[in-house]
Amino acid sequence: MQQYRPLPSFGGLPFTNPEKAKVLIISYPLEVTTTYKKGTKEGPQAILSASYNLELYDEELDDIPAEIGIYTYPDLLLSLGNVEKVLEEIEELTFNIIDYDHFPIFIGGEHTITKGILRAYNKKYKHFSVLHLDAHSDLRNEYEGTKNNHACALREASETLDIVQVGIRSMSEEEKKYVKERDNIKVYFDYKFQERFNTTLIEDILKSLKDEVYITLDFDVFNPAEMPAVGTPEPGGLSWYQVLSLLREVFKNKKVIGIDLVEFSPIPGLIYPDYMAARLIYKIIGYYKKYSLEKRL
Ligand SMILES: [Mn+2]
Repeated sequence: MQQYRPLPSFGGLPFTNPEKAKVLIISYPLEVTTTYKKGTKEGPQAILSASYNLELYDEELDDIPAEIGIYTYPDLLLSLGNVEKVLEEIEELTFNIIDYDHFPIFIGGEHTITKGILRAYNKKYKHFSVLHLDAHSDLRNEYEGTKNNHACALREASETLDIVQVGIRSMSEEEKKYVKERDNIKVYFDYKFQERFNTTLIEDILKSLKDEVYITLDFDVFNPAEMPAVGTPEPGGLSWYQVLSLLREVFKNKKVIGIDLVEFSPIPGLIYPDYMAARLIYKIIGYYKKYSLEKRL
């Protein structure tokens, strides 16, 4: 039997009123359809626990991002088993949480959660792009007999929303064909990204995005030597500083309306990836506070 453990608060910061906080941390530890290494349901707990070790001063930003007010939601107790039912719950919870006054950060869980989150965003916001950072294009119509597999995470969204993918280094022939048929999906393959990673490439990516952007980040977008704690690792991939450079420019130039970070699957006894994931979230909070906050007021 799984033991119930309440979620720690991000950074060990005291729980405050979600109305007073600008940043909201929401955990969706869904794991039903993972196909390779299991464990992504343990992701939020591991990342939040590791966040207790963060230095709250950020040397790059010369700022204390935590002063923005961070509220960590307690465990939202999703149903177990039926993925479609869980997606409905995620859609409803997300819809009730999101607005222009708060910056929501969703922690997975498998990538399937993004499907429910984007249903809610699609209802509330118009005219936004999805920036999808991932090793895999996740555009399959169906996988292992279901449309709710993590390998299909972005397919439903791609039918109505503009998607810009970065870091892709694994895709099926069916997905390649699908992308070719669509004019709303732009793919920056990893091999090309690595060939010409510089500011003009980042400018190209920014040009492909609308003014409002939702980001979905699969931790396997990173090179697995830096981030081994993922369910479906792929060689190659972005470095810590490449991801930060891209995110920094997106926060500087666009209005980011939310982000999810998914597929983190902790490795027992190896603490570094948990801490890296927590640090990444804190960097995102720092960029939001420094570069984006005023765009929402
Ligand atoms: Mn992936």
